[in-house]
Amino acid sequence: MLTQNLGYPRIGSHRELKKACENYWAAKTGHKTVLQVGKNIRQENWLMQKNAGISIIPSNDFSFYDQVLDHSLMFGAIPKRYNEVMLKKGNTELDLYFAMARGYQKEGLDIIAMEMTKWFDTNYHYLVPEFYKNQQFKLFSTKVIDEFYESKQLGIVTKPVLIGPVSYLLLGKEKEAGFEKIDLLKNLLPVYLEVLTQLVNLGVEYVQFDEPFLALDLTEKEKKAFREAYKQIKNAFPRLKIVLATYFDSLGDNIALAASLPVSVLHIDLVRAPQQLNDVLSVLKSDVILSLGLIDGRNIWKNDFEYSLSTINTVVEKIGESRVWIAPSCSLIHSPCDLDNETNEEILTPEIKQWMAFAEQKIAEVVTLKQLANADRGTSAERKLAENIIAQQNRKTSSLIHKSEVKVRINQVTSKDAERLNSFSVRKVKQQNALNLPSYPTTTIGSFPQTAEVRSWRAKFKNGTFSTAEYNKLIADETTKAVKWQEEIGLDVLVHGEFERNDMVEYFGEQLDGFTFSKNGWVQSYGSRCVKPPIIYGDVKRYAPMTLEWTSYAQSLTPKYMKGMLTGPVTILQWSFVRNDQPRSQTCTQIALAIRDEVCDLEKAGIKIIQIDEPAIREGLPLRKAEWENYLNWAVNAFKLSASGIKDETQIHTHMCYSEFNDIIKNIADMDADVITIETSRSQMELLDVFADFEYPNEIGPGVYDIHSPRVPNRLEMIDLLKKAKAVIPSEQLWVNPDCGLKTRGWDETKKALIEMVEAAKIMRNN
Ligand code: THG
Ligand code: ZN
Repeated sequence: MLTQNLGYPRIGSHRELKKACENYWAAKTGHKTVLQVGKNIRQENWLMQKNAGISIIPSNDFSFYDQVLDHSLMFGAIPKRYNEVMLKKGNTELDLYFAMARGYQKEGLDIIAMEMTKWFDTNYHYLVPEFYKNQQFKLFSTKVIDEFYESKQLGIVTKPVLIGPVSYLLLGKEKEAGFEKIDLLKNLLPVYLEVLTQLVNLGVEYVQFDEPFLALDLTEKEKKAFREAYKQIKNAFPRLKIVLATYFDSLGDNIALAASLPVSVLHIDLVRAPQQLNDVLSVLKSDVILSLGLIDGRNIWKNDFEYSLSTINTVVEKIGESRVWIAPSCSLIHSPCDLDNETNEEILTPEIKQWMAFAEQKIAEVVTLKQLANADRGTSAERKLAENIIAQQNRKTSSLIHKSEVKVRINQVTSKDAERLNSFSVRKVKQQNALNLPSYPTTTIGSFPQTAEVRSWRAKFKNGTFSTAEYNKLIADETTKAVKWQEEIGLDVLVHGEFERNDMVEYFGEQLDGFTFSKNGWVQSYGSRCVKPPIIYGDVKRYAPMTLEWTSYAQSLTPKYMKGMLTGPVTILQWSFVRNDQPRSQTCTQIALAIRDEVCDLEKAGIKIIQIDEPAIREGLPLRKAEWENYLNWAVNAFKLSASGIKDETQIHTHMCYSEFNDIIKNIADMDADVITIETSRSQMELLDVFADFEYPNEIGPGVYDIHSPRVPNRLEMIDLLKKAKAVIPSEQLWVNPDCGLKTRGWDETKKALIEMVEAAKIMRNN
């Protein structure tokens, strides 16, 4: 029995890589420094895993920005627009790479970045490969080979990790018509073979191919591509041991396909999909090793050793100890680095901490499970098992987790609670009478620039430099300025700016019972950007109103409507580490009730428009279509439960971004928000067509400009977009707003852009 790891976090346990990259981008350091920081992190990770006793340690799991982009660079899949970057004096391959990731705006060039999208159902974002008809590939970046060599120099023969050829192609986007990306396989495979040749020459033993698409619905053509790709690899390298890694869901219909591929090791995710084990065992070829993904790579809970051991024992009985490997369920890049860095007991209490494991602890768990599966366990492993049993027992019975009042309330919820009093057609009239807004009403999505200054106030407040009174005064002044300025430029529905908030999920989590936090539990979201997901450990309940004070304060400053700003239950769930002792739907309902109470309190305080953001509702979709309906039912219901405790006159807005909505438009309509504002800037028409074809009945604010770039749009561009919108959606249904929150923007461009936007709306009204 061996142990393996599929990938380790590369940001560094104190976000060293983030800081190194950002300094490099700001030209504060040279490329030698950033390269050295990367090298140090790789070494540290390899040595840690070696010392922990992991048999098969990954390489090429490191990345300066994103592993999919690494592959595009490896295969020379570099869009033509970046050619000029390499022609500029002094630029290296790293500069080209960062240009693809972030765009390149200097030396007279203005080249946009590659598109970014969500990595399956995670909060990680990858850079989408761009494919053209008959595209040719060639070995360009030798990173995977260099890193294998680097590990070998350290005395560790690592297992290079590659995204498999089929998944790499399926992750990409066809940038012109007339071909299917999967057709590029024949052009791409020779480069894989060339990489493997070099790795074999350097003495590689195992290579991991990640093929997460094996856990998704596949077409016949895609299945054929899998067979073709792995046949060719096997023919070229009959003795190379291929580890085929699948994760995030079960192999489902693709079990027979996966089991038929000529590989040495098949890895399956037994955390997300334990039910697939017997089916996989029944078709596994007798010379294939099964890697059991038992340690949850997507969450922070300690493994239940007794449960895992019973699985291991079952499998060993069936196929023999020599054909079993123990592993995390997926790459650990979705876990924070090291629980040992959580030393502040006021933030994370010892009781809850003893239930948890971050990446480094998960590595130790993998090794301990192997020791425990051994007949001759050793006393140290026995002791760890005993400790684990106590921790599990303690968690099951802890008084921190279960709150009878939450359970009683959940049981009293009826389907009526998730419906507004009247249908939208009735509410619309009442809202028009109550609110009396002009046509093409203008608003923003909620946040205003979170400047370095505002963030420094929060840091000083948290470390005690500022008293509560001092901090509140600064936030109040900033809010006042923002409100006054919005009034001045003539926006119709104002926001308070959210200067008091850190992250849109963390801010609410901090005010809810059942949530806890880490100080250093960072997880990469994209590039150098990280998030620190809250940890939901118990029944969720609101202690007290969460947003009422700042919203009422802001409303008191103006006769205009102040929009109450809340994060929706599905997004809070999706961007947190969620308890695994009850269904996600149950936890989501608990959060929904807390948000519902907040909505009711805002209404009582005289707030007439309340926005409940749900940017993550799409990303929570299960990977397989067959499971969509169940998820969408409870997710949409949770949103409606949060939004329905109010009278018809109160207007509910929601906001969505980061994804395409074509395939869930019906469910979006079912959410029955009075107004939805939505990110559209990249393909305005496409999105509007979806809403128009569906005859979406409620009001819509299609974003009229892209907030992801500092570029200031002019009123003519926005008028143009609004005219296009008006052509397909009745103008009575249209709102005018940017396509997302403005927290990552500076004030200068924000002000200029919003003034233009208000003027565009005025011109539309007079047409
Ligand atoms: N919050 C959470 N998840 C998210 C987003 C969010 N997932 C999707 C999307 N938004 C990801 N986008 C970002 C954008 C910015 C940052 C992180 C994710 C970011 N992070 C800071 C950093 O890395 O420097 C750290 C934040 C902090 O200091 O609190 O800027 O909005 N949960
Ligand atoms: Zn948004």
